[in-house]
Amino acid sequence: MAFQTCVLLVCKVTLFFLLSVFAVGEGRYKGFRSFNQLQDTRQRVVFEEQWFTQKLDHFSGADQRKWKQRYFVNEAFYKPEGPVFLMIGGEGPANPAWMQNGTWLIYAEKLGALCFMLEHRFYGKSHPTVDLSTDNLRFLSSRQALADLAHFRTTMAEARGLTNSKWVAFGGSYPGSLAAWFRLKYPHLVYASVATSAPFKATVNFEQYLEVVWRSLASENVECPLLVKMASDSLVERLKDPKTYDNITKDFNLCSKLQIQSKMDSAYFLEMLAGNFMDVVQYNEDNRGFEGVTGTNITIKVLCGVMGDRSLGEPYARYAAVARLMMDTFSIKCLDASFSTYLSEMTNTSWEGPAAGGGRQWVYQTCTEFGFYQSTDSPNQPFTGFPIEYYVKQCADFYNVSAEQLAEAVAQTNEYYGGYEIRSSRIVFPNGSIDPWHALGITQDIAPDLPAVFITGTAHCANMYPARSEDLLQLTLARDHIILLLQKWLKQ
Ligand SMILES: *[C@@H]1O[C@H](CO)[C@@H](O)[C@H](O)[C@H]1NC(C)=O
Ligand SMILES: *[C@@H]1O[C@H](CO)[C@@H](O)[C@H](O)[C@H]1NC(C)=O
Ligand SMILES: *[C@@H]1O[C@H](CO)[C@@H](O)[C@H](O)[C@H]1NC(C)=O
Ligand SMILES: *[C@@H]1O[C@H](CO)[C@@H](O)[C@H](O)[C@H]1NC(C)=O
Ligand SMILES: *[C@@H]1O[C@H](CO)[C@@H](O)[C@H](O)[C@H]1NC(C)=O
Ligand SMILES: CC(=O)N[C@H]1CO[C@H](CO)[C@@H](O)[C@@H]1O
Repeated sequence: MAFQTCVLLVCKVTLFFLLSVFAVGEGRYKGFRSFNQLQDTRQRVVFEEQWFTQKLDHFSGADQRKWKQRYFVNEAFYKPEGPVFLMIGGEGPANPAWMQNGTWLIYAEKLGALCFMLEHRFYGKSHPTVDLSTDNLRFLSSRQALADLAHFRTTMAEARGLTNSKWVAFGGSYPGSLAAWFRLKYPHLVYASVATSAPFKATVNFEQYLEVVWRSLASENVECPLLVKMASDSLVERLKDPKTYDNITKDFNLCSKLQIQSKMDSAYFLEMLAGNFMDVVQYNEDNRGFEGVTGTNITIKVLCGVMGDRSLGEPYARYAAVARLMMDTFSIKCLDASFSTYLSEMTNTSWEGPAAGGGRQWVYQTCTEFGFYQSTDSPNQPFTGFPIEYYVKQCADFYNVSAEQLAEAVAQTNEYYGGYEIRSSRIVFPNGSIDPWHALGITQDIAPDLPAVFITGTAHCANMYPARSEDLLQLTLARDHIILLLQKWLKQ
């Protein structure tokens, strides 16, 4: 799932880290200075990490095992009688950058709110178990995460005299879903929620994702997705002939000679290249820079510019140029296109392992709760070669979860949370028109106090990032609209 800040990309480790608003510094994005360093040198404000004791299993009174969960506090804006804001961590490390910048803090300043951010269990430094063995990952689920939030909310309110305060939950992408579900399942603890770019319908085969990618590329230039499709088809054709592998290895700057021994190998390679487009569409022109994420000047316009550049040769050659541009941008020396490497990374159960930054954990959640697989099964999208079977097999390869177990788990998730049928109140659902995740989001007002806020032309979680002068008017209006809603609700 491509959903790295603000969710949901899923699947490849590289792609994966794009998903969450909170996930930075992994995969392709190694090598930037961390936000903490910036804080230490430029400003004296450092938000110290703090630790909260949680139960390992909230659903067993007999199991008394405990662990420590990381959280952050910003009291700078708090005024007595003000509300309490809780930013929900997602499928990557909680980034303290959010304690310093972000639209929610503008709201906090206006409303006199106390701000907390709680890291999600099993991500970042919040380690409930000694390792990431499949047996231990049984304690990783959205339900356990919501129970963590509930216990944090209750205990923190008692400790700080905030029991009668109004608590507002925030989150983007998967944490956006959690923000809504927190209000839904614990209405006595959460007064209102802002659920940005949140998917609500668990779906094994999320084939609409790439359909939105097509439309988002076409909104830049109608030729663009057609050229991407020609290039992708041409690559798939070449993969049928091993004599082309030397050239492909060179064209895409692979770390070692391309080897295709199974459908998993070709699917992995094709998905990785398509991922360049998925990532850029999902995060188009956003303002993640403040989180320490680099390379955000690669936009849909830039990619479509390369795809339309005849001087580079046929569409296949332009596609290779896009891949090399992405590698240059993120300072990646060469592309490791080997599924067996990926498999060994994803099955490493150590907290020091190569996928412990979130990839192993998030894919586990997709296999046991959500699906969200961005397959090429729809005819109305540009790519070929990574069908749903490719993703389903990963659940078996990584965690011994069968196709039947996956289908059952996804159905149960929808049964438990209700999919789009959210019966609640005081939840706002902002969504961006070019964000592929909106396809599983709330796209229309459910009720007057369950409104959707639609932002034409923006990508995943755009409204959460700090404002910039070049922001689209509708993005600014959406931010204003959300605080007006909060003001109105908090007066009720
Ligand atoms: C982040 O917040 C600090 C102060 O809290 C401010 O000086 C800085 O300009 C902000 N950065 C962004 C990108 O908004
Ligand atoms: C490899 O690329 C070279 C140079 O572009 C070309 O002449 C050659 O025919 C290609 N080989 C194959 C097997 O496609
Ligand atoms: C993106 O920014 C970098 C560094 O500022 C610059 O070198 C590069 O040319 C830019 N790329 C594009 C496509 O604008
Ligand atoms: C898991 O990853 C760690 C850190 O990279 C490495 O030291 C260890 O050997 C790996 N374990 C296995 C079983 O590959
Ligand atoms: C995989 O799951 C099956 C059935 O769920 C079980 O019988 C089998 O022992 C498991 N294999 C491993 C390696 O855990
Ligand atoms: C892209 C998308 O799903 N947008 C929806 C977001 O919510 C508005 C309602 O405010 C819908 O009209 C959009 O279709």
